Amino acid sequence: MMFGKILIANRGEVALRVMRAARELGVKTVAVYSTEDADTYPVRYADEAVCIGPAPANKSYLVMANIIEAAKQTGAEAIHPGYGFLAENADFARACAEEGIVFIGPSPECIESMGDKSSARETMKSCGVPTVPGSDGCLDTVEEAREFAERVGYPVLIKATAGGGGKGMREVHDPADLEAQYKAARTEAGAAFGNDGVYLEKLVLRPRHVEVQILADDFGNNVALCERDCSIQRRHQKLVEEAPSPALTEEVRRAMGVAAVKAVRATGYRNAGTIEFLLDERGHFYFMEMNTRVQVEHPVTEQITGTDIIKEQLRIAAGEPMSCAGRAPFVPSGHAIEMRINAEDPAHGFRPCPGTVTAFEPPAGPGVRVESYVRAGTRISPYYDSLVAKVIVSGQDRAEAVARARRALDEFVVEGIATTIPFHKRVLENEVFLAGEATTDFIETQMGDVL
Ligand code: MV4
Repeated sequence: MMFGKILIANRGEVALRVMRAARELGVKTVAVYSTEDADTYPVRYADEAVCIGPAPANKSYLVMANIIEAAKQTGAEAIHPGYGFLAENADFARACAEEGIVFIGPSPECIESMGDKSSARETMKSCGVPTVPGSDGCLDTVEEAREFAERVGYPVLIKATAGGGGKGMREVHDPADLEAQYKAARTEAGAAFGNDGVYLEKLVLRPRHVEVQILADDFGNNVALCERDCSIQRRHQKLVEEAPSPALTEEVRRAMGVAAVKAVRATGYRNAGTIEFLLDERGHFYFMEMNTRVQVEHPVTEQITGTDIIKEQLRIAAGEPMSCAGRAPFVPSGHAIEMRINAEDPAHGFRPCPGTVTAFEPPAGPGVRVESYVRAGTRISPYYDSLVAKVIVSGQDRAEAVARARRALDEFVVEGIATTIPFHKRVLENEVFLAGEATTDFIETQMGDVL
């Protein structure tokens, strides 16, 4: 049943991560690469590699026809999209199916319905997953916006239905600003997404971002693999993620897991995905968005659940049952923290610093996992994201994970480029972080001097 050969429609650390999983399952791998990435480690690691175009992503990693052609040429039976690029593109999933290639992910219909944030919210509401009080679907008029805002109470947040990841959001604290913000949100959404639909929610103050990893197969197994806390973000870019969330009681963890499984059942979802929740200061949680892909931070979940999420994705896509269906639900084992090491200068507003890595000595030892495609001599390209490495530490409890994180970052040598390692060292000394109390305003309120 398992595939003989798959193609990985991505680059960098995630391409390598997927190929490692494939190799363990005895599956041959095909890398695709832009001319810019020709000399990178994942291209060498693959059993075969096909060049799909020049450096700009819209000429290579985003060109569906070239990727599908590469799969047909090499006889790859399935395509893993990784994250970013075409991972949540329903047209790509459809194009694969039309060519008889398995898309390693959910159905195009699921990708599409969760991509529309307002309809995703309505779907969740109707199946009993808690949502933030707000409008029923998209808003047609400013009068309608005003009615809902008054019903739920100010402050409110106007969100683009085609948005997600924070794009096209406007806060309204004063009723006098509602009309202007409503119009601005619509205009901004129309320009950014070609879809000016907006909806409205009550603004949750000082929330935490807590998300549940789910897996679903063709055999009726729907599991929630505990949660991740991703509250430490800057401009909607996550910097630190951990599992389990230090903010959840066992009772809330169970309730969140049950809600996530309900959401999976209601949508007929298959493969790996994430249900994102906002957690408020009282410990109430609300559906925010569903991600229909594997995420950058999936390793922290793997560390505390003893699973291999990428291998499960391959099994599920190949029509096999997942291998982790029998594990105890909602019970984390130990604690894991991921720090994203980016080629950015935190001392100068996290500005990207592409360039050649001259020395690269990653940390190792007990409880340390490094996910990276970088080797000494690797050029971090200005064309793609600036992720250099993910350092994932795990321990029996949060204190041990924190101690390992400090030790790992002290060992880590990266020369030739500026990185976010110094920023992470500071987070690991911050008392709000150490108390497990970081909310989504952590960077602004606690790390203000690095901004
Ligand atoms: C919210 C919110 C407060 N209240 N919705 C940000 C990205 C997109 N997924 C939705 N987001 C938010 N939605 C309500 N009703 C606050 C945010 C938000 C946020 C959420 C998670 C992590 C970081 C964030 C940073 C700013 C705003």
